Amino acid sequence: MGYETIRLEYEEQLAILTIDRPKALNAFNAKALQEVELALRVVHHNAQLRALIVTGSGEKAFVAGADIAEMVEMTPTQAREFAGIGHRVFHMMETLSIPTIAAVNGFALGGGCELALCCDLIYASENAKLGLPEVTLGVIPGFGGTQRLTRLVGRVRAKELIFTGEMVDAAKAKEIGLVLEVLPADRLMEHCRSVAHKLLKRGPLAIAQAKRVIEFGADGDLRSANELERQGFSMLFGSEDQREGMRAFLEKRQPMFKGR
Ligand code: DAK
Repeated sequence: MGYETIRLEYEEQLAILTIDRPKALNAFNAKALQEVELALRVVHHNAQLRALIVTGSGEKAFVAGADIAEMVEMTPTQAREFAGIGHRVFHMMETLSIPTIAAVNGFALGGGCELALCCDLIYASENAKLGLPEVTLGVIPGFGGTQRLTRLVGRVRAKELIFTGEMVDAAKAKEIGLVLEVLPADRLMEHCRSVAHKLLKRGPLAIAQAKRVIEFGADGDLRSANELERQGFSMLFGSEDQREGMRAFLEKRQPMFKGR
């Protein structure tokens, strides 16, 4: 498929999605959002895939936010359309059944930071800078940043970042729990690949259930969340993977999960 603003590449069961507008620091214009949506559909329907890494093209940026040049003159109708695509994309990213890893290789601002927040795991390069600068443009985060950042780092940290609109460097991002690890820029992708390769070896149905239960459960009360876990746990006993995983342990061999 010929994309203009992104690249979707495969390394066997691992997909790598790169936002590819380096001249605009990979800012999201409507075209890029549409192409990410298409790519996520392709990934969703490819049963072979077991993990996705999301990153930005070049050495400077992950995604420097929504494209300000495109937004500045938007009519309310266009803004509504843009918001519609954006919300669909971010929801799709968050609810993809395979694990997603954000390799934040530079600026992750506004919509870029919100994209990383939709991924399951976030790793950053030493030169990364993350932030939600929307208030400096007279708006607020519009792709879920107020909610996802708050859930991740807590209200007070989120307010500090959102009210000031200031960026944090990678070390600070790690300190506040916004990113998991900080790597030298030339080791970031290698690290993300090695985490992904670990995940490829695990039971895909189990990871999908764990993700679903964690995500739904995090927004609910403990009792309902534990009930969800009980359902997810017991459902997996109807899978070949559960038999395979446990038999492999007893037979002292590596499991061969098939995702069924
Ligand atoms: N949009 C468009 N172009 C951008 C851009 C952006 N967000 N960020 C950078 N660029 C472009 C620059 O204009 C410049 O282009 P040329 O002048 O070379 O043509 C090129 O990328 C290189 O950038 P700089 O020359 O500025 O590079 P520096 O290293 O000096 O600075 C920077 C890097 C990242 C600090 C700076 O570029 C910057 O502050 N960028 C803007 C960051 C930002 O404010 N991002 C937008 C956040 S707001 C919505 C929901 C959500 C959203 C919108 C709508 N709805 C529900 C409707 C999301 C909003 C946002 O993301």
